[in-house]
Parts: sequence; C-alpha cells; structure tokens
Amino acid sequence: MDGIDALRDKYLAATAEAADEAQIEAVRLSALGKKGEVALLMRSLGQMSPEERQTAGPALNALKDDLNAALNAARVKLADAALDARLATEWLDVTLPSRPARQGTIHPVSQVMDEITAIFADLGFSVAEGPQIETDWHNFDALNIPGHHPSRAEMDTFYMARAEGDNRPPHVLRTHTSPVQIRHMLENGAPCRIIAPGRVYRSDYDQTHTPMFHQIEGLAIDRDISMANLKWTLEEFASAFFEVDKVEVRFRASHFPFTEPSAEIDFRCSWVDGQLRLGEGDDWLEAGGSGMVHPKVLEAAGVDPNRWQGFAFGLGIDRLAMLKYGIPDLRAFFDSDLRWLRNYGFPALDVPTLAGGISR
Ligand code: 2U9
Repeated sequence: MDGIDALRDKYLAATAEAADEAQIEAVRLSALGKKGEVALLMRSLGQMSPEERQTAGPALNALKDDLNAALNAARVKLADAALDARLATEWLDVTLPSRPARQGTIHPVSQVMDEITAIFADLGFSVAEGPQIETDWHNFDALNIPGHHPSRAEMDTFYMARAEGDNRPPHVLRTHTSPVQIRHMLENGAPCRIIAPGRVYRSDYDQTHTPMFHQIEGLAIDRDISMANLKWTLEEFASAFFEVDKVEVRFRASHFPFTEPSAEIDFRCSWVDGQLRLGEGDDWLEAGGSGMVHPKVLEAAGVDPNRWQGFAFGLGIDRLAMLKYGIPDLRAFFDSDLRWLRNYGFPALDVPTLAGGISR
C-alpha cells in the first residue's frame, strides 16, 4: 500500500511539473505505458495470494484512475493556457470598415449600345440578334453581294477554316450585322421595325480600325416607308443621343450593294477648340450609311418587293462612343486595362466608394 501511495505522489508531482504536451505524454508512458511502473505492478497481481490481491487490485485500479484524471486535467489546463495566450495577443477590431470591394464597371461601348437601343425603342424599334459566325449566303449573297463582287474583298473578311476535302463555301465572321435583318425577315416577314446591334469583324487594324468593332443597323419595312422617314428617324436619334434640341441630317449620294438609292449620313456639327458640338455650325460629321433596301435583298429575305419597301441604315457604335465621351484612340477601347479611361472622365467609371472612406 505504501508503495502505491508513493507511486501516486511521484506521478502526480511529475504531472504537475509537466510543461507541455510531450512531457505529459512522457509521464503517462512511464506510469501507465505497457512497461510503465503501474502496469508492471498490475502484472504482479498474478503472483499474489488471493487476500493480498483483494486489497492490492482495487488500490492499483484507483491509482490508475487517479493518474489518468490528473493527466487529462493537465492537458486541459495546457490547452486553456494556450488559448488564453492567443486571446491576449490576437484580436480583431470588429469596428473597422470593410475593405472596398473591387467593383466592375460597364464598358463605355456597352453603355453607348444601351443608350442607342433605348432611343430606338422609344421610336418603336425592337432589338434583333443573330450569330456572329455566319454563312457566306446570309453575310453576302442575300445582301446582293455576289461571289465575284469587289466588296467581298474590300470587307477584309475572316473566313473559318474547313476540314480537308470539305469544299462547301466557308463560314465567315460576320462583317456587318445585316445578316441579322435577313434572318429576321425570313422568319417574321414584313412589316418590321428592328435594330441589330452587335459585334462585327474585319481584318483591319490602325488608329481608326480594330478587327472587332460594334455596329448598330436599323431596318423599317412597310407599305410606303420612304427616305423622308429615314431622315426624320436619324434626326430624332442624333438629337436624343447627343442631348441637343435638334441635329440636322444631311444625305450624301453613295453606293452600297444592299440599298438603292444609297446615302452617307452626316450630322451638322462644329468644332470649337477641339470640342465637338452637335447640331450647330457649318461642319458635317460622317456618322454612317443608309438607303432604301434593294429589291433583290427583300426578295432574298422572302419579302415581296412589289408589296413592301423600307429603309436601312448602319452606324458605328465605337466612333459614336468616342465622340460622345471624347476618347481619341479606338484601340484603347479593347485594351484589357480600362483605368486610363477615367482620365477622360467617363462617368460610368466613377464608381462609388465608402462614405468618407478609402478611395482607389
Ligand atoms: C439589310 C439591308 C440593308 C445597312 C446599311 C450601311 C449603309 C453602312 C456602315 C456604317 C458605319 C458600316 O460600321 S460602319 O462602318 N454601314 O454604311 N449599312 S446601309 O443596310 C442594310 C442592312 C440590312 C437587310
């Protein structure tokens, strides 16, 4: 018995002195491990007389329980102390403002596309869309641009590759959004009032040309639509887009395979100290092209040219965005880094920051 009490004292003292998890484990092994002192005593129970065993057995079990309890308590104490130490050094100021979220901003071209779409919606035009990879029939033939026509070459078309031995005409990246109107007429017939905004592609790259750019085309087909309706529509559009009372439109005779007659669209403007002013002055801003839809185009699109007629026009969205927001180089629109656009005060890029807080 004395021996058991002495072991208890010895290991309780060692447990109390253990300073970390490893030392606690070392105490446990030397007392309760397979070859530990308590385990050896347990094994000696076999050689004892039944009377001795009756007292030594329960005393040894009690010793084991006491040591296990003391070791567990020491572990918990250590963990609590570690947590206290962390709580004393690591802390969180929950009153700090959050970091400003990096916010996306609408691209100037997308914004202008939305503005233009809204203006034409007010004039009764709905939006039509179509594929950017087109058949050469929808992109060219249906628009009265036959295979030998020079404007196929002029348009610097991107042709999709065909598999070896596949001699069908290649698909193309659409060079204008006109095939959208062809598809719309084939599906819905006449009358119609639609605009087709979207991406178009031509193999061209300099200060005023990018291989991908944006167009908006309009089409109005009815029984007696005329160039006068076209002029009024364009004047309404220009004054709404440039936010001035009235912008006069001038037509200049032109030629496109898909319209007859055809006209270039100019808006009256002036340049004062390098600033563009719409609707006043003696200058003319070239804005796009237009005309009455060619009878052959109506026919290709399944619309009877003896019953229906209408106008079509095309405007370059990127240039309109540059003019409205004073951006000098078209190529910069399609760089991935738009931070510089803030230099030009593009309003959609002025994202809100935290009140009185950190600005980027
Ligand atoms: C159909 C019939 C006719 C659309 C037209 C133009 C003239 C034109 C240019 C403007 C600037 C292209 O982006 S740009 O370089 N477009 O000059 N577009 S008439 O004529 C159509 C369209 C569809 C069915």
